[in-house]
Amino acid sequence: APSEFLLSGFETKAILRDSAREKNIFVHGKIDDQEAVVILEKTPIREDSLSELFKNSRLKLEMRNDIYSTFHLHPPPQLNEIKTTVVCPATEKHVKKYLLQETFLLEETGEDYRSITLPFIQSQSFSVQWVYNILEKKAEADRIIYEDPDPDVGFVLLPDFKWDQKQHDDLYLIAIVHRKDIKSLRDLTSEHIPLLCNIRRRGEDAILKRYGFPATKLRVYLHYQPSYYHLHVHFTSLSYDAPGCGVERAHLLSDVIQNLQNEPQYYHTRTLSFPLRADDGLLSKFKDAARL
Ligand code: M7G
Repeated sequence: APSEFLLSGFETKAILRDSAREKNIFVHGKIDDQEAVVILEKTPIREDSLSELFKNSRLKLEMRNDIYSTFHLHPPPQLNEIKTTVVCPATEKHVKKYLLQETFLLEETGEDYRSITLPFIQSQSFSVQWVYNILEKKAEADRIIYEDPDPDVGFVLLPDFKWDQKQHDDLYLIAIVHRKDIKSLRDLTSEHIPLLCNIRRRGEDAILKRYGFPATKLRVYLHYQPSYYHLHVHFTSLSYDAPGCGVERAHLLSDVIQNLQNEPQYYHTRTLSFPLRADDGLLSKFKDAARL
């Protein structure tokens, strides 16, 4: 089916989560007999759209009392979009990722990583095909805002799919490294300092050039555990509380660089804490190993 009508036959199976405050909803269902997750999200009202919004919208009065009135405003279609993300075919793991769940904090030693986590992620983790598609220009090539093609310290910088690039309030980009042998923070040693410094400096420069957005307004960090085990760095607006980016999961890039400068094997040896969801298979592996 043409992508315009992708959702017309959508059959809803379950609401995975929704939030009135975040104005989004995560729906599990089927598209043409394939499992799918659809995420709908209302985006912020842009300041530069206000004059058009005021001029071209229809107002329907709801109530009036003294100096107070409330309305339903019907904006013109181009100002009434809902940002939509579709994962199809979705795996069981995608469905779980978006389901609201109780979480538990785990402490993983270097040894735990090698004996429990690594074998688990080698058998279980999400495909990184979408990452290779970006690196090989098979997808999103026109969205790349900066690339350093060097095989050792190079990377691609592009908007995260959580960001529609329409306003800076929720600015969100990711830098994906060209090297394919670094799964996560755990694999980093002092050998990678030039790569990390390069990402920080050139990433910040590129964001300043493209969006006029200064480094002092950026939060630059890695996730541990990530969802996708191919090294990438998040660049978000400091004023944006990105979903899934709690203190327990985010490691600031500048801290990572300094830790490696002080101790080359820092991330091989340190105990790292991170949250896991109740239904995460890794949690049961830690339980089986009596590490929880
Ligand atoms: P993560 O720390 O591995 O996992 O970050 P998280 O999603 O649990 O935070 C991966 C980042 O890549 C997230 O910020 C995703 O929104 C983003 N992302 C995921 N996919 C599948 C895509 C994609 O296909 N295109 C783009 N541009 N970004 C993606």
